[in-house]
Amino acid sequence: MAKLPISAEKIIDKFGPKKHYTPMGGFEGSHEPDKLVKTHCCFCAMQCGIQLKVKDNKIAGFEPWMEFPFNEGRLCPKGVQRYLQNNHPDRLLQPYQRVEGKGFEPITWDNAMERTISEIRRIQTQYGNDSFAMLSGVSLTNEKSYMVGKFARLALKTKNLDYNGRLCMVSAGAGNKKAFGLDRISNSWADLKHAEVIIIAGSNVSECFPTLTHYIWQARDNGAKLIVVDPRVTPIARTADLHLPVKPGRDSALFGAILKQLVDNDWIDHEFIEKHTNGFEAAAEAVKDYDLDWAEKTTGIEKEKILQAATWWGKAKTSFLLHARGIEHHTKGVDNVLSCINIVLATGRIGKPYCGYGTITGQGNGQGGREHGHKCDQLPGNRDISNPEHRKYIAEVWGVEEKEIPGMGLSAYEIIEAIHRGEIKGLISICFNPIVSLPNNNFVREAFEKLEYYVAIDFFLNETARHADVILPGSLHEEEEGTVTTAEGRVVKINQAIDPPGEARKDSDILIEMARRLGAGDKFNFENSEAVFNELRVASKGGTADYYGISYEKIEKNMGVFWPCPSEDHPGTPRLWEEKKSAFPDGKARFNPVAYKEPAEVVDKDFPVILTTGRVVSQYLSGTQTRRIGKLVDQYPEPLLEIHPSLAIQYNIQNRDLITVRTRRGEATFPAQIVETIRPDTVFIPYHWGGSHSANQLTVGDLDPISKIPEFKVCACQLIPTGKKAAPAEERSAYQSS
Ligand SMILES: Nc1nc2c(c(=O)[nH]1)N[C@H]1C(S)=C(S)[C@@H](COP(=O)(O)OP(=O)(O)OC[C@H]3O[C@@H](n4cnc5c(=O)[nH]c(N)nc54)[C@H](O)[C@@H]3O)O[C@H]1N2
Ligand SMILES: Nc1nc2c(c(=O)[nH]1)N[C@H]1C(S)=C(S)[C@@H](COP(=O)(O)OP(=O)(O)OC[C@H]3O[C@@H](n4cnc5c(=O)[nH]c(N)nc54)[C@H](O)[C@@H]3O)O[C@H]1N2
Ligand code: SF4
Ligand SMILES: [Mo]
Repeated sequence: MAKLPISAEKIIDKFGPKKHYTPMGGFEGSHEPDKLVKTHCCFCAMQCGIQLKVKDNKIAGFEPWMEFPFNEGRLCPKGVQRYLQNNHPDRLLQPYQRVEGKGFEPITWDNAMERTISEIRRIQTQYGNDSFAMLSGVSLTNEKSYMVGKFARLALKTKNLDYNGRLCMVSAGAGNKKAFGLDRISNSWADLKHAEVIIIAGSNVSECFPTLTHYIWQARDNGAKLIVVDPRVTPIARTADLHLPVKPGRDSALFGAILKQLVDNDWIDHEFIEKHTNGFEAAAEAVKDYDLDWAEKTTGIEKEKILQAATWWGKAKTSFLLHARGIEHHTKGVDNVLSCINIVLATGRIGKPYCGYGTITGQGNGQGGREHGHKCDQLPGNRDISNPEHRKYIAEVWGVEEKEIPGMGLSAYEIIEAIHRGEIKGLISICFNPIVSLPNNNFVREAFEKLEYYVAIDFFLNETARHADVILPGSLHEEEEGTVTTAEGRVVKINQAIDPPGEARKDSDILIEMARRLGAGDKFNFENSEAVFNELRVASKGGTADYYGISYEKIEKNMGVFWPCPSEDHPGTPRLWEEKKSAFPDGKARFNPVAYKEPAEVVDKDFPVILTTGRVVSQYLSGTQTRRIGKLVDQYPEPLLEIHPSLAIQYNIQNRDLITVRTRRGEATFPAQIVETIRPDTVFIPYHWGGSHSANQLTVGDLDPISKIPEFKVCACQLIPTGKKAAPAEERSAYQSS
């Protein structure tokens, strides 16, 4: 059924001009809050501690939470504005349905649920259970993530459930599972402070994890050498001892060449390799031809710099290697991760004080959310949905027959492709904005237009929800109790500060009600979030991500508990691999041979410039939340095209000239920002905007074959100056979507 153009303005316009929101009417001045609630920032995986000020069941501001050990009161520009969401005029306060030709109109909860359930039934009867898919997100707490996994499998009875971490940490997760059999950073941040050498590969730490910068600076104050691998001279790279300006998509060549230097110069820990690892010879063999000349040619980094990095890393006694999406958002993201792990294992610096390795997880609950079973291939405790033993255990916990748990389903982007092919007809999304965040999003939008029924659960109307038949107003972080697991593996408590406003409901209550109406209510008899957590503990018991020994009380008492924590008397595990070096039965970590491969799309004479994408400090993900907060919009109101002066001269480009960027998928126009902090062969666009401002109109949909992550970080583009200048940023509308 073709759909008419969708008008979301009905919802937004009732609040007057589309203006972003700054003040907190009525709360400023001398009003004393009714209470202060200790909880965490809702944005990135640092999950900084914060105290929310509550007045009349509304969030009125915040106070620092000085005692929380990770951030000790420090917050970043997003953290100090996050309190402005609960009372925001754009909050969805009641369910809506889309009426053909009319846009959205309010609908009762009962009707919204009825319509949803009858459409699920109709579609599943007509096309089979798997034709109704679900997409979830890891801004959700552990409890909600767990519940979504159980809901999709037992209430919706579909195998096609996946989550937005598929765009985020899955390359790291797959690499870590191959090398260590477990998916968590090896040490807590505390171990960064005394590392002698720190490598940061593909992370703009200062803009994306601002409060972590403090730990890196402390290490530098203690004499650490900092090496940053990034095609851009990011703020953290500006303070580095060595910056390696890698050509996008070439990290496995760089780390392969470093491994070869370690081997050739005998900067390796033979005893560690012998006793604690497998597969070293094959990994060394794979890089035997990666000499410095080849590496310089392939990576675009001067060979002296590569040798310097290898020498510092090779000779250090303690070290920490961190990476993030810069090396992971690739069709060979898993290879890149493994090439990093190989240099860590070769030098044996893991499982000891100040010796660590890991990915810097991105989303608020990116760590916990990848453990509790809302991935297409996973059951709780980071169990494998295809493993008969694992299935049996979870079936027992859930009180069902093993065969009632569906098998492995499609990953996030594959679900969109299946919708496009007409194989999937219905969708529920919670906490995901795929039309902005998935690559090649004109294709994604076409898919959404083909759905017979789509229901979105969110607290704001995001770009994807504009295509929904029904929108259900869900809850913010501070509107429901739960736990999240921070990037360092610390399980912390999210405390409920206020009730959802208007008719908005807690996300969990929405899922429970839907499950009940789908006839699976008996599996969702949870009195509160703690009851969900207690079931999650049991479900995770014996899995690699074991939470069994963690309780709400223990978290509160210790300001967080690090998993694995297998028993009630266990203190938790801030540092992994002190004895065993992996979760495999032999306790040994595994090298994996990595042969360098090119990105899916390389530059040629038609598309001669490399395009890479990422983030800026004041915007968050698809921007649904931060593009609505005035001060954050003022800091970075619109996406800019970062371009080096020497490339700009070739095209006669000046600052704020409007440049059309064209790729094989589409084109979009951005104001130029000429900066010396980027490679001359590469341009960068932040991706936090939708519609005609969306960088994802340009990116490629090719996936890593193992992790199924898209290649957001490299494709080939043309630059076409339009001959026009952009209007001054402040004159443009704030909540820019189209
Ligand atoms: N302000 C802000 N903070 C955030 C977020 C946000 O949206 N905004 N999102 C959170 C989430 S979910 C995530 S995943 C993290 C992401 O955190 P990061 O991974 O640190 O951020 P990105 O900007 O995606 O990419 C990091 C860097 O990779 C570089 N890069 C591009 N291509 C390559 C390459 O081929 N090799 C290497 N070595 N580097 C490359 C880019 O220049 C960029 O500086 O941030 C979290 N924190
Ligand atoms: N080109 C390009 N694209 C990228 C990236 C890139 O670097 N470049 N990065 C990728 C990465 S790493 C990520 S993580 C993805 C993120 O992409 P998405 O996950 O699509 O982005 P979000 O903005 O987090 O969308 C989440 C939606 O969930 C809602 N939400 C947040 N918290 C809750 C909650 O507790 N309950 C409910 N019901 N809703 C909630 C928000 O309002 C928002 O509408 O984008 C990816 N896309
Ligand atoms: S660093 Fe992350 S968790 Fe901390 S305040 Fe900023 S966005 Fe929030
Ligand atoms: Mo992410």
